[in-house]
Amino acid sequence: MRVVFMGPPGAGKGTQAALLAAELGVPHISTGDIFRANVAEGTALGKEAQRYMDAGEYVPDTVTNAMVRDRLTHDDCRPGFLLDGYPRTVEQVAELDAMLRSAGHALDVVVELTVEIDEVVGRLVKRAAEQGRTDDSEDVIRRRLEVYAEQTAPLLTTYSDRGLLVQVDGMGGVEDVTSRLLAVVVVD
Ligand code: B4P
Repeated sequence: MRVVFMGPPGAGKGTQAALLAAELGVPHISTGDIFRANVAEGTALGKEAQRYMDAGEYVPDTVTNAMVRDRLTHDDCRPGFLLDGYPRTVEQVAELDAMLRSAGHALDVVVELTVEIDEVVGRLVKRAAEQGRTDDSEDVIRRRLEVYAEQTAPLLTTYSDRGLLVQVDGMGGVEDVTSRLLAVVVVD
C-alpha cells in the first residue's frame, strides 16, 4: 500500500503515521524525521536543512526530492510506504509522480488530517515545552502555518481531483483519531 499523509504542522501526522505504518506493514518515511536525524548527526544535509527548519521554511525541493528519491529505492519500500510530510510543494508532487511512474506504481490514498488552528498551536506549544524543538517557538509556528497554507494546502485540491483524498478528523485523543484512520484506510 502506498499512502501519503498530509495536514498542518501539529495535526498529528507523525504520531498517527507511525501507528498506521506498523498496522499496514510498510515503512514510515517522515522527511522531517530524516532531516532531524541529519541535524543530530551534524551531516552536510543536516547543516543545510537546519537553517530552513529553524526559520519555519521548507527545505529546498532539490534537496528534499533527492533525499526521498534515494529512500524509496530501499528494499523495504517494495511492499509500499507511508510518506509523512512529503510531498509539500507543487514541485514535490511532480517529482513523486515521476518516481512512481518510473517504478510502475501509483498512490493508493492521500490522507488529510484536519485539525482546528487553535488546537495545532496548542499542541506545538506543548511540544516546545516538553521537547524543546527549535522550530516550535511561537513565531516559527506561525510561519510554518503560513507556509503550509500557501504551499501545501493547494495540493489537497490536486489529490482530491485525482480521487485519492480522504479527510480524517484529527481532533480528540490519539486513540480516537487512530480508530477513525483505520476505519477509512485499512478497511478500504
Ligand atoms: P515535520 O517533522 O513534518 O513537522 P510537523 O509538520 O510539525 O509534523 P509532526 O509530525 O512533527 O507533528 P505532529 O503533527 O505529528 O516537518 C518539520 C520541518 O521539516 C518542516 O517545517 C520543514 O522545514 C522540514 N520539512 C519536512 N518535510 C519537508 C518537505 N517535504 N519539504 C520541505 N521541507 C520539509 O504532532 C505535533 C504534536 O502534537 C506532537 O507533540 C504530538 O505528540 C501531539 N499530538 C499528536 N496527536 C495528538 C492528539 N490527538 N491530541 C493531542 N496532541 C497530539
